[in-house]
Amino acid sequence: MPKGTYYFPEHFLWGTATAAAQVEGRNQNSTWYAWEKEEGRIVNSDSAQVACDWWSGRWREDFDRAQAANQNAHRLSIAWSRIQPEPDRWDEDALDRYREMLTGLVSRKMTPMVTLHHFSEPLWVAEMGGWENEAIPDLFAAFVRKAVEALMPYCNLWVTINEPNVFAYGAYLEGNFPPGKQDLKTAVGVMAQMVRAHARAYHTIHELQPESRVGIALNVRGFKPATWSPLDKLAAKIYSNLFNEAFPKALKDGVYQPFLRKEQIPEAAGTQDFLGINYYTNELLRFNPFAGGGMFATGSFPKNTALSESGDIANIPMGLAESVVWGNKFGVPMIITENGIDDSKDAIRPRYLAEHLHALWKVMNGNYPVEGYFHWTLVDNFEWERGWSQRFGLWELDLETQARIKRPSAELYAEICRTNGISADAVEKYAPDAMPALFP
Ligand code: IFM
Repeated sequence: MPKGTYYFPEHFLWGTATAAAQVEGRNQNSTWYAWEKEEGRIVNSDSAQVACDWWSGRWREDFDRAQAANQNAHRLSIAWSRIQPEPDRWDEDALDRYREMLTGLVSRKMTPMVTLHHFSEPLWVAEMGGWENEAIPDLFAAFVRKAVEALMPYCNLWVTINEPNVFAYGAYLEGNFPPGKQDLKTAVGVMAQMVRAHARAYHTIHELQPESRVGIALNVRGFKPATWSPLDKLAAKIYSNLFNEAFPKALKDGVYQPFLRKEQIPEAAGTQDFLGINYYTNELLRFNPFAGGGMFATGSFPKNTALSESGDIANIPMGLAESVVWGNKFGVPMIITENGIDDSKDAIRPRYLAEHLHALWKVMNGNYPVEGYFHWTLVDNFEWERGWSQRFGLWELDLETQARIKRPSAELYAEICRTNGISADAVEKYAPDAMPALFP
């Protein structure tokens, strides 16, 4: 096959994604601040108290890195707990700090995408019952109004809620995110609250900024039956419905329908201008009534699939393409808002990156509308209950010194962003093990 380049469309967004609680550090008002102090909550008792030190200004050097690496966009989140540290107090200094970050992106010719809720809230919200409180859509909408009013001169691309499915699962079913509950019914109810909160936020943002584009970032995981068994097939169907389907469907038609429940949320109908897809891996499911935690299946990965360092992510590039085909049914353009792998040695990431982008390129040739790709993540960050044990960065972070060390994947991604495509030369140089699949 001749050596060539798989080109992406003009104006394609190329960036990385980050989240406030994972990179900023020094925030005593967030739910995760209290959570990490509780015994046994975080692997190795790791802490996010300094993280990547963005709150002291290191975002500047990281944005410089991203810019020098040819990225033309960046997705970050802002912390509700900083902007509204108490129910009746807005922190204008925090808003100024975010203004600076966004102008920092704009001046580096990088399009900002801002996430308004990424897994953490102010402590006072948690004390009032968090996402189980009926008032949460109103509380969230008030925060969104304040934040968007302040930041809309610099941004018109908004993600209301990051991974509502993962959040509801982690915080209310598995119990490894605050508030640590373990109840399926509550988790499903929290998702309904998040649909309402998203809808309120969507209408608020459009009222303030009619030209804005607003969506969610959904974690999309392709669930497949592990065997021919009808029970495995049923398990995969139910998981797909609960985890992938229920939320974006409610934003399309205003009907929230997780498995046997059906709720009308009419204000949510037609409230997504794009669908953000966070894709990491697919999974095989085997029916298991004793799985625990209110669930009824156990997961695994296909045999002979390369796994990430932790074993949590399998390299299944086709799954990204399948997510796009699946996502197209919601009738709005898509943006890959996250994709990446934990790999401190950068042993598999170059191949994972090249193969996933190739799968994306292929599916886009079938006219599936995808507008951008944000790699997770720029610099190693605090991975929630997994602390610093998982390293997703294009740059390694030395926690002791705050030094950033470039991984080869950062070079590969810089080449992809520079050429707006995947060239054989770049793959040969940085991900030779992807050559047979990409340039046979
Ligand atoms: O770090 C997380 C992020 O906050 C949400 N999506 C998955 C990432 C990797 O675990």
